[in-house]
Amino acid sequence: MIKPLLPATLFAVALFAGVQPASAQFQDRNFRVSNGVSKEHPMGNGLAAMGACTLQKSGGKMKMQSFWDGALGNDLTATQSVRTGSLDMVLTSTAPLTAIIPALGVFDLPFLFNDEKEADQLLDGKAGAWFSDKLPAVGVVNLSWWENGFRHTTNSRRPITKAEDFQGVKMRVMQNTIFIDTFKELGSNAVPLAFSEVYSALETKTVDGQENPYNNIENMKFYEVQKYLTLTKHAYSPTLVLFSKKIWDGLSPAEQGVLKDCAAVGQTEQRKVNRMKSDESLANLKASGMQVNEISPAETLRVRDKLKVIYERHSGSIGREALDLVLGELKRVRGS
Ligand code: TK8
Repeated sequence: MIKPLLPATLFAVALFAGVQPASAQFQDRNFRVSNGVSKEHPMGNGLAAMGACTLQKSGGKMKMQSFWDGALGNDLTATQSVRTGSLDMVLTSTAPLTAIIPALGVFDLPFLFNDEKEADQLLDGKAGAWFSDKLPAVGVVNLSWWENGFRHTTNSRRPITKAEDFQGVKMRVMQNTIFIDTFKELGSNAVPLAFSEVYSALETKTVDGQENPYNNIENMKFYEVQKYLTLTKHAYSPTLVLFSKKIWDGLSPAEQGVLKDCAAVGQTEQRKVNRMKSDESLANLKASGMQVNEISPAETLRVRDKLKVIYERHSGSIGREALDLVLGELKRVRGS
C-alpha cells in the first residue's frame, strides 16, 4: 500500500518546498545576439556551443539567434541597444566601451599581456570579476570573458621592422583614446573608425593600415586591400559577452543560471577554436599574398619603451584601483 503513494507524496513535498516543475522555470525565449564579425569567425563556434547548451538545459525553450557583420550595429551602438533592452546580447571587445566604463581602458595598455594564459588567469579570476561587477550599473551583465585576441599590424605602405617605420602611416584604430594615443606616440596618424568601416577605408586609401588579430584580418578580408602584416602583438583584446540587464532582471533564476553556465561552455569552445584558427589564419594570410614579417626582439623592446609613457598618461582615466588590481594580479600570476 505504501508504494503507490510515494510519487504523490514526493510531489506534495516538492510543492511544500517551493520547488517548481522545470517547465515553469523556463519560458519561450528568443535571444538576439549581435556580432561585428562574420559567422565563420570563432565567435560563431562559441555561440553555437552556447546556443546548443541553452536549448538543451531549458528543455528546448531558450533559443539564441546570432546576427553577423554588424547587422544590428557596431560594437558600441549594439552595446547601447543592449543597455536600453532593445537587444538581448552583444559580443564586443572591451576597447570600444571605454567611453562608458573608463576602467576597461586598462586592457588597452600596450603590451599588457604576454600570452593567452596570462589573459585567461586575469580575466577568469579576481580582476575579471571586479570589472564584471561594475557593469550592471551601466545596464549590462557580463556572462563570460571570451577572446578577440592578440593584435597585429597591417598596412599598404611598407613592412614595419623598427619603431620609426610607424611614422607617417595613417592607421585606423578603434574608437578608444588609449589606442589613438599609442599610435600617435609612435608617429602614426591615428584615425578612429568603427570596425564595419575599416575595409572600405583601407580600400579607398583613406587610411594606410589597421591592427587586429589574424582571425579578424582573414574574416574581414583585409588581406585583399593590405600588403604588409607585421607581427607586433602589441595588445590583447578581451571579448565581453554582454547581456541586457533590463531583460536579465525579467528572467527566472533558473534561466539566468542556464545563461551563465552555457556562456562558460561557449567560452571553452570559443577560446579553443580562436587559438587553433589563429595559426591557420596566419598561414592563409601568407598564402593570399600578404608579406609577413616579425619585428626583432630588440626593436620590440624599443617600441615598448617608447610606449611606457602611455601607462602613466592614462592612469587617471583608468583609475588607480583598476590599474593596481590588474598590474598586481599580473605580478602574481607571473610569480614576480
Ligand atoms: C569585432 C570587434 C573588433 C575589433 C576592431 O566586432 O574594432 O578592430 O577588433 O574589436 O570587437
